[in-house]
Amino acid sequence: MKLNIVSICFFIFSGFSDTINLNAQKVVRYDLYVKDTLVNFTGKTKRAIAVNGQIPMPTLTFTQGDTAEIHVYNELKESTSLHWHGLVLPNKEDGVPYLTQMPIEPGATHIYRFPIVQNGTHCYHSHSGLQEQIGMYGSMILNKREDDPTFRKGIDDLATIPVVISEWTDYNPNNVHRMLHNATDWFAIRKGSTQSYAEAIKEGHFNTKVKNEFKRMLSMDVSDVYYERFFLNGKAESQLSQFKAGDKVRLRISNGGASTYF
Ligand SMILES: [Cu+2]
Repeated sequence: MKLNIVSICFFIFSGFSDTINLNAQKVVRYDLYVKDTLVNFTGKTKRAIAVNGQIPMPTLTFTQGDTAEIHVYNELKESTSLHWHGLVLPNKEDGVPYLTQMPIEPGATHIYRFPIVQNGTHCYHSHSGLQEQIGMYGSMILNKREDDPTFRKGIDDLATIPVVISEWTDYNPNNVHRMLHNATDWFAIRKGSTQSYAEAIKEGHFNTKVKNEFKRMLSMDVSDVYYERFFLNGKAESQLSQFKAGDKVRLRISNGGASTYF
């Protein structure tokens, strides 16, 4: 007798939770092909990584309550991974090689699957080596549900333009990394932000300059790396010719730069 009651209860409970799942979960699938490419932003041809043939990676759009299903096809000669910046998700979907998953090896496919439990503007990027610096960054737009009590008519339903800001250096990013560890002055020289004794004396800061020299302190610039180019959605300039003067649009901005504060 006892056993029967338990099994009836279980049956009712599982039936109930199935109903909830059917209503709440729409699976939104993206297929991402990660591939080596060549770019020429400055007159020199350089290696980069394109996803579905583009830099930045495609914008991924979901609505809160959806289930994201992202198929990653690694067509590189090295391993890769994708990290969903600022997303609340099961730890195993977080995309950090050797910490929450094994690397996606060359030729392999990996499926990320997680519920979208928040809304907002986010970005996603490779979490392998320095692949983010050469193209593996993109925008994620998580829309609010229309039945959300905080849904703002006239704002949350506006035409949305993802704006990904990023930077480009012609240096191999591994070389940039090495130069930073060697405390190079070269980037400061390129940016015109090196310290000079003449300027320090003129400003009455000779003592500070000597002290900083003694401490081997480098130029005090907010960002350490000189970049040849800065981009909006992968281009030096963007025109939104689909809009007329007076139209209202919503810009969803994410910083896809590897080291620049925009
Ligand atoms: Cu991140």
